[in-house]
Formats: sequence, structure tokens, C-alpha cells
Amino acid sequence: MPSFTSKTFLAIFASAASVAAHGHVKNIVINGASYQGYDINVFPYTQNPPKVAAWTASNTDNGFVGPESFASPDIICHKNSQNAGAHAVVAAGDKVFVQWDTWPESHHGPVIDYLASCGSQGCETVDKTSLEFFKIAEAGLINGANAPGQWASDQLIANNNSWMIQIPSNIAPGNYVLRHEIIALHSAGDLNGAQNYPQCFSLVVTGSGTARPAGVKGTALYTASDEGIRFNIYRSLSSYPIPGPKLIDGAVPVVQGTSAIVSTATAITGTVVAAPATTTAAAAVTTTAAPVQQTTTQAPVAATSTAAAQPVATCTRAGSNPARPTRCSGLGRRHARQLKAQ
Ligand SMILES: [Cu+2]
Repeated sequence: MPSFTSKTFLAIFASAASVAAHGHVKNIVINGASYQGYDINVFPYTQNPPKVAAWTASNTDNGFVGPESFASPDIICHKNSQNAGAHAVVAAGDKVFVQWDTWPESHHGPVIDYLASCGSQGCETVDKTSLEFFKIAEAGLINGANAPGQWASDQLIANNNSWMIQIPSNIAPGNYVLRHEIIALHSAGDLNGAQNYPQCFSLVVTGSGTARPAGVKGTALYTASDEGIRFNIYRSLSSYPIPGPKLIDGAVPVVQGTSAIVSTATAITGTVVAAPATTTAAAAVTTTAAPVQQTTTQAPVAATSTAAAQPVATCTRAGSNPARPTRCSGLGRRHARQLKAQ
């Protein structure tokens, strides 16, 4: 029987970890109806994946877009992203609860949300490079007393890897892309060390709002030298300048909470006209006090509201600063470079 070397073990561990590394949005919940996200572990390998409200992406390692790509279309809705084949409907003023499958504790940083109008043609066919994003919510440093601080990402983890977004009630009805993003700052003290994890969803917003805020192209949201992009978190902090354009008038303060799933909804295909979401099969009725249950057909994750099993093992920690991850499995050159630099 061949001996099981530590090298073999590491290889196995690394490949297993690369699957689970970082995260992606598994579903969004609107008024109790859960819409499936872009399942990056399955859809890229599926002949005819379902049309969902989430935009596609090619980051099958659950990796990130770095500052060197801020001028590339990859920053808009993640790597090689293509239009969602369908959309969800939400009324202005309503909430969209975004559920990630996991998030590593070490990857501290802000959580930022944008909308961009797709115009009357709808978001299924819009050219993503023409989208102009305006910021509807942002959260960054919560408490910086003890490095590396408490961040919006930590709040997201504590909230069952989820984030509550409220669509401002003044937004004019129409077709919009929701761009939800975590920026991980654990390496951001180095130039090009920040890691952006954008996730996009196509929405039809209903209501009687009239605001059509101006926005900026995705490729103009950030630069590598922005104060909040090149930023060292391993020190005592009193503030953090959240990057990107200013919040729009009417942006709603971020209040976190949960949104119980009472049904599973199928995203709507076809253009423009706002129809009420058709919901099916009230699969798992939960009360608002109960932990949110996963109702998609993916591997059932028994969600717990405690922070007991947060995935921190995707990045091994080493070096003089134990809080500083030096290696994230499955992630290419940046993490490799860091390892070398240690
Ligand atoms: Cu990482």
C-alpha cells in the first residue's frame, strides 16, 4: 500500500478547498420568493442551464476581479459575465435578500450595491458595457479598534452569509441590473491587492417612483489607487473611505435582517413588461424568526443562525501576523505571489 504522503494530502486538500473557496450568491429572496442564482458549480458544465435572474460568470474557482481589471468589462458583473436569461420583479421600496453560499472570515471588506437601468429593451439583451451604475447602498468599516477590524463582510457572515438590500422607493419603474459586490481587503495594502466579487441580477422594478439617477460605467467605478481600494486593514482604524460613486438621493440606510423563504420562484423570461412574479410550491414555510432554509435543489445547506461553522479554512494563515491570510487555495497568481513574498 503506497504511503500517504503529506504532499498527496496537500494536493487533495487544495483541490477540495478550491471548490469551496470564497463564494457566490446562491439565491435571492424577494417578498418570500426565492430565485435561484447562477450556480457556478453546475451551470458552466450544463448543456442548457436554467434561465435565472442572475448573470452568468466564468469564475468557476469562485475567484475575484482585481484592480488590474478595473477597466475591463470583467469588473461589471464578474469574469466574462453574460446577461441573465430572465429577471425577477420587485417593487421600489421592497427588499432583496441576497444569500451567498459562504464567505471566508479573513476576507474583510465593504459590501456595496448598485443599480443600472437597462432601458426599455430590458436587461436580457442590454450591452453590459453601456450600463451606468448608481450606488443605492454601502457599508464598510463597522469597528476598527482591533485590527483588522469589523467589516460589513463580517456582518454578512453573521447574517447567515446574507445581505439585505432595499430598492429605493423613489426609483422609476423599469428594467435594472442589480450589482451586488463584496470587496475583500485582506491584501489591499499592496497595489492591486484588493479583490472584487461582483454578482449581478436582472430586475424589473415596479412602482411610481420618478428618479432616474445618473450613474457611471462599470469600468469607471474604481481605480487601483482609490483610497478605499489600496488600503491596509492591519492597523487600528477610525474610518474607511468606501470606494465608488456617492450614494444617490433616496438611498436607504443599510439595515440587516433576514427574509424567510416561503416559496420558490422561477425567474421571468421575455422582455420588459412588469408582471407579478409567479411563485410555485411553497416548499419550506419558515417564520421570520427561524433560520432561513435553502429551498433550491442544490445540496441542502442546513442554515444556522450561529457563527459556529464559518468557513475560514479556505485560506491558511501563516507568517508573523496570524490574522493575515497568506494563501487562498485555487486562486492563481496573487495569492501565490503573496506566499512568495513572505
Ligand atoms: Cu482568498
